[in-house]
Amino acid sequence: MVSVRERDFKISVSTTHVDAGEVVFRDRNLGPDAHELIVVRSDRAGLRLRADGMTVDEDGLEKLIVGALEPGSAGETRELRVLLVPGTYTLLCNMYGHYMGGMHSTLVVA
Ligand SMILES: [Cu+2]
Repeated sequence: MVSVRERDFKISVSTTHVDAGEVVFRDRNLGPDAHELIVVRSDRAGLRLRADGMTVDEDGLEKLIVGALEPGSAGETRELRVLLVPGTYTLLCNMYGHYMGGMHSTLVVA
């Protein structure tokens, strides 16, 4: 279980290293905006920005995105259960401007 806290504009995680296998992210949105949570394997391909310069280009990342939560309101707590193989992952919110605002965090799975 990894506790994730999202707020404008930061993602904090309770740990940055977990064992491979089933991982549950317990994601709490402290707001005030809605936030999504995307978990993407980021050691296979770098995260490129779209032409807008503000959001991560998710095209071509489909196979590397291991799980996602749609935008959730402030105050919501949700769980995302994923199976992770060893590697480096990025947790991010890709709502307009949020990634560039600082909403990303690294997780190492070994
Ligand atoms: Cu966000």
